[in-house]
Amino acid sequence: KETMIPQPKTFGPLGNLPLVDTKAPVQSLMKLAEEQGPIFRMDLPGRPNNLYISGRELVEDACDESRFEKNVWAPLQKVRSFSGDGLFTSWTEEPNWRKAHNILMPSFSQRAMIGYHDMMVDIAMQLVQKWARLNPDEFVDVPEDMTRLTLDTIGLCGFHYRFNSFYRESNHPFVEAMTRSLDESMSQLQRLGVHNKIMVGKKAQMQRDIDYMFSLVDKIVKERRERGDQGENDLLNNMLSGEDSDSGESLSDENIRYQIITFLIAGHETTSGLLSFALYFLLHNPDKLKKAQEEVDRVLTDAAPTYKQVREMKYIRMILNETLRLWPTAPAFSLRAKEDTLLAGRYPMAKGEAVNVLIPVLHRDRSAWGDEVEAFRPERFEDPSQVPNDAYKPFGNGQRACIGQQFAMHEATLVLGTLLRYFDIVDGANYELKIKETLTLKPDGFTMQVRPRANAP
Ligand code: MNH
Repeated sequence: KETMIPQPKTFGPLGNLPLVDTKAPVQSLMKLAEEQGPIFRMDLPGRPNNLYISGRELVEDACDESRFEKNVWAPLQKVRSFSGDGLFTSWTEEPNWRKAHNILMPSFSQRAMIGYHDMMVDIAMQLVQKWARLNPDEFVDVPEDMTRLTLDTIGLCGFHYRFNSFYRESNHPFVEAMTRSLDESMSQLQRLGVHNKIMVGKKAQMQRDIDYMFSLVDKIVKERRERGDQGENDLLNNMLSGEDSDSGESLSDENIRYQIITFLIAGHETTSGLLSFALYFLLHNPDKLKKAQEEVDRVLTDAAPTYKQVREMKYIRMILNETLRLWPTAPAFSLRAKEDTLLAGRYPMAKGEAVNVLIPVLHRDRSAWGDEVEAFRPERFEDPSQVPNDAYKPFGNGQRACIGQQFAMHEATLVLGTLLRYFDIVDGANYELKIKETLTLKPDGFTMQVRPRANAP
């Protein structure tokens, strides 16, 4: 038996478009999900029949990889103009997806983090030193400093390039180009077809930005090829020398370019948002902050954390998991039916039809998380066997899940632990949470103060 799928009110040829705040589409969709329930339909100009799902049962069924696969949906198709068939924006059946997946998996394993650890510490200590030199009345712009940190970390671990963001007042030109291109890609989605065609200036700017990104990355690859491997343990060396275990082939220079741009996009906005939201939640949950400081005081006994100490900071990791529950910084992904099928046994889906998963709503499903879903409780993640994994998808699903999960979690645990070891944090601006949306989520304009701790190492 078929079941009706609800749809909010429409506005003639605009369909449901007026219900979506162009600056905050995810937050609009979260509200709509609350009103419409765990599955609803949206008609947008040029993009009819968008299905959004956010209930545990529906998402669990759509995550069945025998019947559904990753859908490179509209936002990702836009990003493809600069990330091509890189891991994040390729279809699973494109040959370069599996090839790159096979070649890069070992570079992102938990063990591989041992090799990146010292580079992550290098950048984390730059942030500690910056904050240690602030005067007591000065404020830290949290998302800005976290973005400097995560960009510099992926630059160094990825290909030994130093963006040196802590030595710049404004963004590195690469970040400007990347942010502008991402913004423009997302804006194109919101504009009507005709409107897009007349945005000649925006188009030309985007082309210049893409040319600049390609030229910087191509130069890095060319230089590395020319001077050869000097024992750098980074993603670039692994891509240049790695062979696909299935085909014996290695990656082309063009595909390596797309992967590097992918890591820069996927690898820095998300982790920086995670660290920013975590600090926000700690400011608002003093009892959790106290527990976190007790842990870092016990574990971090030296000036810089060791690999093993990062693994020992269990409570910090729980804080990050709980932060990703409430604000998963990559807030949605999309799946499509591989064959005609029934979703959750009752919604007919034709082959190729897609459902978009609203992760922040899934993470607030009361049947999985209990009634107090808004409460920040890292303890939910204390016992891994008690975590409702089918209602927790901050890193996506199955073989197309985030390849950088261990990287992000090692970096974020290291950084958050180290910051709490060195500083007390103070909500001097009485910051009220406001979320900025790009491809990812971040606390907008979040500032706070820091005080060096007397017992720091
Ligand atoms: Mn990441 C895929 C979230 C950090 C590189 N990432 C995904 C997906 C989610 C995601 C969700 C699945 C998208 C989809 O199904 O369309 N990623 C995150 C979050 C963080 C994160 C929440 C940090 C917190 N990601 C990172 C880091 C890197 C990275 C760090 C790289 C250094 N992510 C990727 C790549 C993919 C991906 C590459 C695509 C993997 C694939 O499909 O093979």
